[in-house]
Amino acid sequence: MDASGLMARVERRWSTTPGFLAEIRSVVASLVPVVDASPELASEGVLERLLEPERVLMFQVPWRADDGEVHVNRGYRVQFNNALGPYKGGLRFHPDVDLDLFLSLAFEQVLKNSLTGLRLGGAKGGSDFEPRGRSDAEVARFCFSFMTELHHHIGAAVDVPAGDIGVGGREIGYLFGAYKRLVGRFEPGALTGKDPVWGGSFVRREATGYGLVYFVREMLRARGDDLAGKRAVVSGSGKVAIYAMEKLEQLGAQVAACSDRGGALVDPDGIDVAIVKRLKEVERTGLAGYLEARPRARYLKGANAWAEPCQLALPCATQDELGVRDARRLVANGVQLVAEGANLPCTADAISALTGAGVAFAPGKAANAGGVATSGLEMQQNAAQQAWTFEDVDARLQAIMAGIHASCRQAAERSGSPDDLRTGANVAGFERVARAMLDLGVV
Ligand code: NDP
Ligand code: 2IT
Repeated sequence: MDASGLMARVERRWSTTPGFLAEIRSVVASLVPVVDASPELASEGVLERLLEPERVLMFQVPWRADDGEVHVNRGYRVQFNNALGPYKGGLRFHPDVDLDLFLSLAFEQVLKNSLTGLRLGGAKGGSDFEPRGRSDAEVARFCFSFMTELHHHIGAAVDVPAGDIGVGGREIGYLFGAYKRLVGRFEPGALTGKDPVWGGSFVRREATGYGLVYFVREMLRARGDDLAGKRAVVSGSGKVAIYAMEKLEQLGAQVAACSDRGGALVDPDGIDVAIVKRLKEVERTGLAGYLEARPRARYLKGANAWAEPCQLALPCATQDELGVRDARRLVANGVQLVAEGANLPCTADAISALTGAGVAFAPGKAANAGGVATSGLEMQQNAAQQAWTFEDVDARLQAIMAGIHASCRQAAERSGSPDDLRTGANVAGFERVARAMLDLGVV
């Protein structure tokens, strides 16, 4: 089928999931020249097969709260493509999730995981459960119920979930405990993001944020520039944001602001990451508590972080968090580079406004791939029953991020626009998956 016939069919098939459809359109726009140039890709239906998720699971998750009330959440797992390896991708617990979002994120994950150069297929899942405000016992009961269904569909060679929004070390612990009980064996390769004490990898916790900054360093290096003295703004204050801020500071940049669901935090002396870590990782409270320790800082309720002047803007919270007005404001304030730590945080018109103004832009599937890449390293250690040092894993992460940057740039050059990392990431990610799909046949 030619590309226009295929798109007409895709438009009909996915008309009830507009977010996923928009995601497909934007990726296919990059891929049409590649597919047109290779008759084999068309005759083997590679693009058509790639755009169809291999399996979509939706299931009930009943659990009882501490007050005795019964709650019923919905669980999801989209196993999108496993041509390169076992399905792999995070679990998100957040009230706003739906099938449309999980389809988009799982498709994004296929290309991202391919870019890492490791043997990882793509998946995503989670639930509309909100862990905030729930006791540890409630989170544990929810995780057990969720895993009661999910364990049928995962495993070290099948599908390997990890964390994402609302799923951190605590949730991965409960999920792994439930899995171990339900299957009756200790199978560390079935989940990543585990604590290093019981089978996790050093650097996995830091990997997405650190990897993002390593990627930004490569982008700057390609322009003969570096991070020293740069003023950065990071949105969010979760796992990705915290370790992006930590690495920015280690490499000589200053972080002017970050944010959470309640508002933006601006510190004229630079954000003190240790305080954010304590508030978010230990006390699990909001950022407003930061002001007690740093009276010169301000917490702007209801605001996002993009009004703060900066040279580097790193959206690290959630999808669609940086719109066209934010983009114009960043441009007016002199932003030079925007790199996505979150998945799909910049809207399409925001990206056009940024790139149209000459701002360097890195898509999440490339810039935030350090998390899943280090999950891949965790799987390698589990398979070999080894535990590598922090320095060893960090060095591998740096090499992987430099490799992703190089392959995106090379693919962008082949596509005729060397600075267009969006096209480069789509093409480079697609090429590896397509090669594997051709080799494995129509199955
Ligand atoms: P966390 O749950 O640790 O942190 C999420 C942060 O985003 C929190 O600060 C949260 O605010 C904020 N947030 C959540 N929902 C909203 C919203 N609707 N509007 C504004 N802010 C919001 O998640 P992660 O740090 O793990 O993930 C952040 C992003 O990075 C996601 O897009 C995720 O898919 C992506 N990502 C994560 C990877 C990982 O390894 N964890 C890997 C690659 C990408 P609050 O503090 O108030 O809850
Ligand atoms: O979006 C992502 O890449 C993640 N949440 C990490 C996935 C993983 O399997 O480590």
